[in-house]
Amino acid sequence: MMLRPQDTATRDTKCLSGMWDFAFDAEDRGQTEKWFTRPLPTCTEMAVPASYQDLSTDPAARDHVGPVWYQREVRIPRGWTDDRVVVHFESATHAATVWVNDVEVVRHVGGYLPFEADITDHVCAGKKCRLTVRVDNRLSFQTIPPGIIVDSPEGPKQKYWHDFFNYAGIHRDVWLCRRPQAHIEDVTITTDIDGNDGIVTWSVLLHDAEPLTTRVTIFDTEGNVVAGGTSANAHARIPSVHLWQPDHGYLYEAEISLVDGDQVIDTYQQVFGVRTIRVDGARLLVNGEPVHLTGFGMHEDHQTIGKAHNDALMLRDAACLEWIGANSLRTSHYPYSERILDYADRHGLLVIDETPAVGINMGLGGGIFGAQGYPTFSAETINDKTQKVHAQVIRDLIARDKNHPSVIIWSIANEPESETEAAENYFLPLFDVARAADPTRPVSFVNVMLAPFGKCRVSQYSDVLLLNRYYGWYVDTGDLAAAERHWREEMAGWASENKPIIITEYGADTMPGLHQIPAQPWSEEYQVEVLKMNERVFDSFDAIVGEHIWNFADFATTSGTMRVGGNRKGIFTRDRQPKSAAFHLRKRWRGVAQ
Ligand code: BDP
Repeated sequence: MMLRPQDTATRDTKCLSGMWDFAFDAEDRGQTEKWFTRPLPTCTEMAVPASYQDLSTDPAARDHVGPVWYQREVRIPRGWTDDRVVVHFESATHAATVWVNDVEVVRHVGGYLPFEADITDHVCAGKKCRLTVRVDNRLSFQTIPPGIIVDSPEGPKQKYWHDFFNYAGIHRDVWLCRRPQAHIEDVTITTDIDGNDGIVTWSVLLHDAEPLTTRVTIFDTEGNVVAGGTSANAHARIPSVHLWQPDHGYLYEAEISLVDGDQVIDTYQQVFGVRTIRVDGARLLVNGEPVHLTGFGMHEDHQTIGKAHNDALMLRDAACLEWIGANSLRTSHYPYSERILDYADRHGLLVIDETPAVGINMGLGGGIFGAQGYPTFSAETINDKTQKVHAQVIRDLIARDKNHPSVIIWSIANEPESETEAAENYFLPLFDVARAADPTRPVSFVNVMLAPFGKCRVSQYSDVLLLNRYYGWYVDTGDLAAAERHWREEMAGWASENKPIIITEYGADTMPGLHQIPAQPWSEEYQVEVLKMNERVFDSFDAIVGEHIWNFADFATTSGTMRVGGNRKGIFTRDRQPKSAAFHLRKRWRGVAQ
């Protein structure tokens, strides 16, 4: 349980992003040599946040396998004397160990979710301390996502079964925070609608707060008090509620305070939206109204900074989404920066929120990504231990994102093996984990083409069917008539399930500037034709309630004969300029002629 860093009347933050000292540790010596006890040996400079791979011209940086070290001095503000001091990482990919001076304060595994440590006992207000972070990019069968290290005469090589480059480093902001000893530890807000009113239910978790009282006050956007209460677990009615709607992200703010009579001991602001999500037969309802999702599977991926979050680049992505008429996105294939969810909350974008469980399918990626010959589920590969890590990442994702109104579906994995008994045994308990953590949202996973209708053994547990299909690209390549026939045949099966279906991936690799009539694969014209073929299929099945193209933009991948400077299925180029298909989609989704 962890709240985001926030400045309030009782809390302060100091951002530690910027330039840090940095060292590669290809031989993994830093830990035994105790690099955290002194300035890093042979250090260079590194920007935080950033992936470290593309900042240098040295192939060793891009191909590095193993730990890297970050270090900087931090001055604890002079006034931070009586309270707790915490260091908070929004993410470090994929595993991190943190020291304050010579003391290890936290270890965390998992590259896309936050972690923190209370460092009060190791620092002094007004004085400097040395902050050292070891970040390891290695993936194994027991990490999410999985990977393997292959030894070779040139050194270790990292292989994995997912189709995006294994960027690593400190990808999001790092914070120094001050909060009171007695404090608010977590807040969960759920909402319902009763006629014209909203019902807000909150549950506040406290730390060391006996015998203090919890006070909750709810404000509308104009700052009027609309509801409240004086209990840590309660609900309240917002009369004539302003709903959070697709395209219109109306947000309320709950001010949660821990009080001792008139004295405020701790206070925290939690924004939320009042809305409901329900599945009704083959319809997906937001506030009781059916929705049709338009948009993309995305990536956190940019030139130079790799997988780092950057607010300016996020705004450009958002402008492209708005321009083209996307009302939704999937955080394929890992939890994104919370700033993106904040944006979605404010603007009424609908989000399918995905765990980093991608590439749990050794039959699929093996051929493309060069790591063949493993069974997916076995004692030596994806096993009970992996499943425990996977369960934890589901809990951690939901713990982080549960209060975002934009999040409407949890996706617990992308394209795992799902046609075998082993897969069913692996996934069934994970659906339970997600539903126990959040009974209010549909839970699903993304089905792969290798487990078509009639073969998949996991989709039966999904509330909403999420399907990735590459008819016209990986199958029936260049033959769109056959592609359409095969797609319709399969879709007729799924549509009989009486569940809402979202096509979470379809598309075609496209080299911007390559033009051909008649259209052939890789040309801009062929990408448009593939979209049109898919749209004909979608428009003939009522159960299809969403269309997410793969991908929003071109992105970096591991090297391979099927990738030309990365994955080219973007509707936008990597620098966010439109390919021809973007104009086609703008017409379909917004009715705007070219
Ligand atoms: C699917 C994956 C996605 C890939 C895409 C592709 O879900 O990550 O990038 O196919 O091949 O298998 O382009």
